[in-house]
Amino acid sequence: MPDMKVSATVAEALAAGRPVVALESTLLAHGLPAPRNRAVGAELEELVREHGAVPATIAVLAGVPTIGLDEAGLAQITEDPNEVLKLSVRDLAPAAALGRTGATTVASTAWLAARVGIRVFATGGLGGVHRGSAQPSRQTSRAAGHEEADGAHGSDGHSYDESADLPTLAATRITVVCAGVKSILDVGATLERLETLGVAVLGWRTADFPGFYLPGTGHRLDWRVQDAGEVAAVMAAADRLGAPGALVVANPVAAPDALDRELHDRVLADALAAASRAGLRGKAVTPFLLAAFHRETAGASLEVNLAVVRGNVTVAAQIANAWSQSRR
Ligand code: PSU
Ligand code: MN
Repeated sequence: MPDMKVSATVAEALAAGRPVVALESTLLAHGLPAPRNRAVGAELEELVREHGAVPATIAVLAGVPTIGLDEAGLAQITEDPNEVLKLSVRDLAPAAALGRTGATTVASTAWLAARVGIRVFATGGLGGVHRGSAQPSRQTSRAAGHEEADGAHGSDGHSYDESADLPTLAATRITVVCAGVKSILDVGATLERLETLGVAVLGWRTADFPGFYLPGTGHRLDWRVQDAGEVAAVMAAADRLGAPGALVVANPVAAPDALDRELHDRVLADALAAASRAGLRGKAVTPFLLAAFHRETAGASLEVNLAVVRGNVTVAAQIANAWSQSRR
């Protein structure tokens, strides 16, 4: 195992059983525009502290998986997105061996956090199944006279684009607080995959699966929790049962902070069409769509994105507190 660096503050908190909340860095580096992203990174950490927990922002710095970035580390990750790789779980070993710097996604953040014993993690929205991942794309239809295959799709026309967040959560013991999955994805298909993968989804005071920029999606959840104590109880029960995977706590954005639904639907349709025209594939798709949203809503989606993450960080800190107390 290449060295991992756990900051002294995080290591002490973990050793003492005090509440710790992991934060991911891809949402800062590739989900939010610079230079705002750096201030947001600092603000989210402060929010965790205000709620009595210790923040652990995670990234890979010059090959070293780092749990608990200091100011210089945060600056490095947020300065220039072109200099910062987007690292999923499979990228951790090459990045470590080759000494590269990168931001960690939900998958790799959860995985690293779990390795050092952090039990609670806050993000914006999970990755999931991309729209059209299981449908032959229009562009590959030879019958329609197109000679070139669409670069974003396999030879059978399917993109098979499903975020590594999903299989990683299936095998990682952590509680992730999110506002559902990003609405740029196929939400129904993502929920089906979470079911297949054995990942429980708990609605935070709701039975309607949240829609990231929007409070709900109309997809019903089987489980609803009312407070952090209930989540801690589910975590304890999962441990006793030996459940291998993650718990997802789905926390909707407050209705007044949400994006206007019509604006959302219009921008989404345009952004998806632009991504398809650009022939984007793989890990470039999500940052492209988020950037298109921020641009086309004149920054409104950025404010919603921030409200979403702040809300999730607050709930995660409450859960980390309840978990820590239940262990005493
Ligand atoms: N949530 C946000 N903004 C983001 C992401 C999540 O509010 O930028 C990132 C997460 O790091 C997530 C990743 O793991 O998008 C998913 O990317 P992909 O679809 O390439 O797996
Ligand atoms: Mn992908």
